[in-house]
Amino acid sequence: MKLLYTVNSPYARKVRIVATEKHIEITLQEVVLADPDCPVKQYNPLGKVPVLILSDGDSLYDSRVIAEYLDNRTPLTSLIPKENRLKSAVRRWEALADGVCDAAVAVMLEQRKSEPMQDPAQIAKQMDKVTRGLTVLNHDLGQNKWCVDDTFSLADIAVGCMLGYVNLRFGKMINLATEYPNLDRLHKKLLERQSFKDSLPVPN
Ligand SMILES: N[C@@H](CCC(=O)N[C@@H](CS)C(=O)NCC(=O)O)C(=O)O
Repeated sequence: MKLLYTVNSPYARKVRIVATEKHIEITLQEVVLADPDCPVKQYNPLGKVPVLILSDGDSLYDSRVIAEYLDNRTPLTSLIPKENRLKSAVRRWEALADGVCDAAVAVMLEQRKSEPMQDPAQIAKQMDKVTRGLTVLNHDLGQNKWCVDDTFSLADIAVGCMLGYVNLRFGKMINLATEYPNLDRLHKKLLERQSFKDSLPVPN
């Protein structure tokens, strides 16, 4: 199996961490999305990473589908509970964490435009989603060790990847330790894991 990814994609990082935590070996192929020869569109018509290419040449996307596929490949270290209510809880944490990433990516893309082309209302709207998402996740985590049912799960991985991305893009604007201390505590705990250490985003 081969994963097409970019180093700073929080969605691709989520999949890389799931594979490591599950001890599933996948070949990593870093891609440059702007490159005209980038292979991603061949496998995902949306042209987005991550994409997992299976041994028969079929491909899987997006990150949620890949994470579930990997989790079901082996019972070792189950990351998505089987019980319906707990499973929905984990998927909801993931949906909100991914949604914060979607908004953060939208802000970053807007801010990379030349100043006259930027739309401040769009930036404010997307930043609002980021801060509302962080506020709810911080509140819901409270003093709990892990996001759902006191057990390490895909919810923690998704939230950790989102926090890494928020730090990467908005580290100067958002102080996790003072504004979202519960999330900051979780993030620090996650960063002790080899899977998180091996997949750190790289400032660019
Ligand atoms: N919902 C998707 C989001 C994937 C996504 O937006 N990936 C970004 C990189 S962080 C991308 O490939 N963007 C390229 C584009 O939108 O053309 C997932 O969970 O995999």
